[in-house]
This record gives sequence, C-alpha cells and structure tokens, in this order.
Amino acid sequence: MNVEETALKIQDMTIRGAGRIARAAAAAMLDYAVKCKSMTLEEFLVGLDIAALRLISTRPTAISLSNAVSISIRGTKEQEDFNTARYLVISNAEKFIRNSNSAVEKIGQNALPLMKKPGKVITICNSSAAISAILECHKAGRITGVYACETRPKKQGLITIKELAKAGVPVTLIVDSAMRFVMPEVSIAFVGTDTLESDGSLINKIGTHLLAATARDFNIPIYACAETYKFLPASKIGQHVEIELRPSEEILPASELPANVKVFNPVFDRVPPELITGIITEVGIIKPEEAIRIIKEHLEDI
Ligand code: RI2
Repeated sequence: MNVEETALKIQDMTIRGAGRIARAAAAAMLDYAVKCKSMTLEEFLVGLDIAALRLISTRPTAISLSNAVSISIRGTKEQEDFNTARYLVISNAEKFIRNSNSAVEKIGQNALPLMKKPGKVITICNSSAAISAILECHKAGRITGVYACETRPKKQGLITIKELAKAGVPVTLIVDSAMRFVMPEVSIAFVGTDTLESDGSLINKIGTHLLAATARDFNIPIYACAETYKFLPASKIGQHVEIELRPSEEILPASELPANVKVFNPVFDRVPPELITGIITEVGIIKPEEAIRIIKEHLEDI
C-alpha cells in the first residue's frame, strides 16, 4: 500500500491501534523507497520528507506513528547517493516492523509474573499489547475472566471480545460506566499505550484515566503495556502530545443532534504517573519514573 492509501486508512481508522498504525507507516515508507526509480539523492530525500509529513499528519496522539517514520528514515541524510539511502530506508523499515511484532510478544511474556495466581482482568479499548499480556496469562491458566470495556464512541472493545473469545478466554463485555461496578472482582488491569511521556504519564484511549482512578480506589494494580517505540523522546524537553479530537458524528449522527447542541469528542486520556503501577515493555517492567531511562536507552537518536 502506498503512502497516500496508508494515510487515508490511518486517518479514517480503518488501520488503528498505535502499534498497527506504526507498522503501517513503516510499510508505507518501505513501499515508497522500493518504488522510487533512479533519481538524485536530493530528490529522494525531499520525497521522503513529503511522505513522512503526510503520514505523521494523520493522527497526532500516538507517537508510535512518528517514531516509526523517524526510525525508517534514520541515517538517510548522511548517505552518499540515492541507492544507499534507498536501501537504508528499506532495511530500517523492515527491521522496525520485525522488532515491533516481536515487542508485542515479549510484552506478553513479561506480563506473566504479574499474575501469580488465577484472577480476573479488566481492559479498555483494543490493544494488541494488552491482549498479548492477557493471552500469555490465559495460556498459563491464570485468567478466570476478563472484563472488556465497550469503549465509546468507536467501541473498539467489540474487537477485543472477539479476539479473546476466539482464543478461548472467558470474556465479558461491559459498558464503560460499569467499570467501577466490576472493579471489586478484578485482580489486575492491563491497558494499552498510545504515548508514554518522560515523566511516566500514560496517553491512552479515553476512559483510561477513569479506569486508573477506579483501580486506585479499589487498590487494584494497573499496568500499561508499552513497546519502547511508544515513548515520547521530545517529552524530555517538556513537549506533550496533542489529544486528538475526532468528528462529532462518531458520538451522534448530525441528523440526531438537536439544534444548539455541541459535541466534544476527545479520544485520548492523559493518566498521571501516580495512578500507574508499572509499565510492561519488551525490555522489562519499569516504574513510571523510569520512563526517561527508556527514552535515553532506546530513542536517543530520533
Ligand atoms: P496497541 C489505540 O488507539 C488504543 O488507545 C490502544 O490502547 C492503543 O491504540 C494501543 O494499541 P486507537 O487507534 O498498539 O484505537 O497496543 O485510537 O494495539
């Protein structure tokens, strides 16, 4: 799929999930490099920048998208000619996609010691990293049930229940506002990550802050499942990601909206580090205050 086709599918959320959009963006940069016919190095670099900006413009909150693009083009400006720059993009992008997929698997393995005895899990939205954690614990016989929040307005929870049911995990769908009702039964919460900032703040689907605050009220541990490429390098210097506002039609069709009524549709939450028990990465489990170390060790040069 080329850059424009990929950008349109990320924008309309046909391709969604911070990990999936990152892998799709890397694949689009790879596609661009493969299809480039002979040109000067300068022409190639300008084309890369245009492709990068188009992809990054699609969704502002998941830093995985821009990190994937930066990693795909890393080092191209230092190359001597078009062909070496072109092959560098191809190998960077292929490596990112491989590492991203294996990171999701490793997060599942790293999550297992957190469920020492069988219990119930709660999750929100549809996160491949959180699902990986749940599936590993399920395979070890540690899961007696999963509460999956429906996750208004796009209801990504309906994807989660299908994936877990197909894997034989006992899963129960709840409306988001029932999360407090079921929390007393829960042993642990696993949630996904769109962006992890250097102070340990978690940016994830709207409703995650509510889930974390409810977990704290019932003294339930909550872990963010975050591949290292979801950490925000620029947050070291105080930059934050923008919380995406999406069309009001996702909440209510215009035809049903009464006159003089506005709709506000923020689709991500910012969860303060003090509400997060830990962050499960592919390189191990860290405390929120260690996020800056991950950025220094894994994202310093992007
Ligand atoms: P994985 C999703 O956002 C959810 O917020 C999910 O928790 C996060 O990306 C991470 O998903 P959206 O694309 O990378 O549904 O773990 O808006 O799959």
